[in-house]
Amino acid sequence: MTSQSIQQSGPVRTARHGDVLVIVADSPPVNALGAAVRDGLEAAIKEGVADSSIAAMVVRCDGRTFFAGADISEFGKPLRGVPLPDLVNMIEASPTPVVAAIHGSALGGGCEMALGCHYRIAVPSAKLGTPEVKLGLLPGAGGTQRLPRLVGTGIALEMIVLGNPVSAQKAKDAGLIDRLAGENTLEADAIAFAREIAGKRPIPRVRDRHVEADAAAIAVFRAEHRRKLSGFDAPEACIACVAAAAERSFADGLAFERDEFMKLMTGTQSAAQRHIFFAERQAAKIDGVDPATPLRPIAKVGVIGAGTMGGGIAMNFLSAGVPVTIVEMQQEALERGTGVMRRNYEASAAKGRIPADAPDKAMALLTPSLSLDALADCDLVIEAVYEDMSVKKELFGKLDAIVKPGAILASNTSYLNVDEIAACTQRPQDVLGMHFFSPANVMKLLEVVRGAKTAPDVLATVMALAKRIRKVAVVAGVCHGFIGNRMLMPRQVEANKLLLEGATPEQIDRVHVAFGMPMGPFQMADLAGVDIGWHRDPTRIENIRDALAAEGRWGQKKGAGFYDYDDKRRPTPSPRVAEIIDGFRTSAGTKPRAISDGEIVARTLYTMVNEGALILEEGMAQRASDIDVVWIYGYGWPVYRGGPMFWAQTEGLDKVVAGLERYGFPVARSLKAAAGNGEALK
Ligand code: 3H9
Repeated sequence: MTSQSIQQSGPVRTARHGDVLVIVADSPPVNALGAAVRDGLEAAIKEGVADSSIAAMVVRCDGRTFFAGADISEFGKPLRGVPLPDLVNMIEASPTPVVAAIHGSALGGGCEMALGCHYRIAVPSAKLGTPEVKLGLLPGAGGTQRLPRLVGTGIALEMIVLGNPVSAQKAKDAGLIDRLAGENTLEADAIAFAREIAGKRPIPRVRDRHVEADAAAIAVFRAEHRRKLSGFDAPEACIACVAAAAERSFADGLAFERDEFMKLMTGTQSAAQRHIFFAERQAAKIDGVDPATPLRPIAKVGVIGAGTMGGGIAMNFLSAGVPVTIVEMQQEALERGTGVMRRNYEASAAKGRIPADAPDKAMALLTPSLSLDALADCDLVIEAVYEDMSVKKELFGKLDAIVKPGAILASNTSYLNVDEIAACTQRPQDVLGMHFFSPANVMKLLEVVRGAKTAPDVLATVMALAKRIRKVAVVAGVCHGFIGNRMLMPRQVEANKLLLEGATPEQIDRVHVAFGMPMGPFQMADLAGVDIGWHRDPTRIENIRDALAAEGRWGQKKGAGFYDYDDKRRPTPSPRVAEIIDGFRTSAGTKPRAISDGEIVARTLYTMVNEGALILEEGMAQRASDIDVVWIYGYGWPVYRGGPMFWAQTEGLDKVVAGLERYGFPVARSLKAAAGNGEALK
């Protein structure tokens, strides 16, 4: 049956297909449920209810997805239009049945909208989820009360507390959707479904369902995910709401959900997590480069070095279906490296993280070689060899002569001057840094280092490529350590000084872990290797680290570093390390004093903020939020603190400045100015 009279109200239109009213939202890019969409939907539902010739309604979206949630950019602003929870309740109360027709992702408020509808149909590629917890929130439009009633406590916990979406098939199996549509026939299938159910009474409403209390499932879930969720406020609130769905009436449950939602919404954690949501997307934008810049095609990638770093880098591309040629100098190293890659893939497949055939598929795209000449036809070559300027310069000179014109040459250096490396080629415009973080196949961060001569299209190509390999990329300028490692330096220097003045490694690490970091500076040193960057002369002992390295206390791998380790790698404070530290104090004539946790915060964390401000002043980061993205995705800064620059804001910039001054640090001009004006660092 063809449609008649199309009505348009802002981003929502209605079209009649006989006795079925199809309501279509069109609000690019993701059909977020902003005020205009909500008002349009309310008007459309009213239109359908008021019309006695309409027997059923279908709600669907144009564009790439069903509603991807509430409009996050509206949060914290005065409410306009009909509130989302009221809209969902109104749809559910409709005396005319409503079918949600889902494609793309029904997320957050979008999923809650679908739960308010009486029936749900989705294309097989659709996903449904409630990811609010990742924004420090909970589903606040009835989702915590309806989802458990529909799918049971277990699946509801997984979806609401972990925030992971489910596939349409899993949703069907769980009873979250009623039917799968054809991939390309959603509207027609939804209309046919609507006609089928139009006369059925009573109309099924999720609010009328009952879910049994399941304290055991909740206890198991809590125990299983304790570590992952610790420090976050939202997961506990989510769990409490899911429990309330079984323990309270629907109306009471909704009121409880509302209270919990508002507490989270007005808290710092959600503000931080929402900041990171937008910061991550902002980071992809390159200052001064037209977003329409044509990109260079990258069909084949070369990686030099099959060590831990090179292998990890190569895996990113293989996993994304991009062929890689990997080059090593010795056959044995090449075989060892590719063997590790295969084993990593197989371990992931064994854990069910990737399909069983994925390891073979990925490895089939890999060409191992002992010759740089094999890189001639690559579109991008990434060097991941020993961190030594002369080695890199020589290599780039050679590569320049081998690799085809127009190909991009990248260095994975973590500190060295990319301009100096580029100057060894005839194509400095095609050279940049791609600084991956270890393990490179796991860590999400990629610092893309823009050299003085890097061409805009080269930068744009690599930033787009980063998205293809599922990295979060941030543009950095050429300076020692770029953004992340440069900010790590003051932290490290101060942590070492604090040891001499009276703190212990345990105290400093404890302060960092309590702050929410995955580990403190000395735990990190032990994990990475105390010998990293060591001059390897056991007779030259200039600092505590040299002393540890000289004694073979190289960290976890040796069972001893700043801590002693048992055979399960469990750390205990080391009497020997205490002795070494004491020795340094004595020879420096330092009398140890009690160091407060506050002093540790000021000297190891405020100093990072100060360095961040200098990085911004020098234009080495495009924006303060990029620095936050680096620390969240590269170093495990707790996302609920929003990254160092956001955190400094919540701490109070004047407090940060006062702390820095108290301990004698020269404060960055921009930081002082922002604190003085009550402004944010941008
Ligand atoms: C919620 O629903 C609360 C309710 O329970 C209760 C309310 C009372 N709002 O990610 P992309 C923008 S909380 C506003 O690059 P993709 C995004 O900033 C919400 N804007 O695309 C970007 O803008 P720009 C729960 C949003 O294809 C552009 O859209 N929902 C929203 O890679 C493209 O985004 C979520 O948490 C939004 N909700 O991925 C889902 N979503 O171009 C959040 C996106 O200016 N969204 N934008 O940089 C996503 O996970 C992904 O965007 C999605 C598409 C998977 C949908």
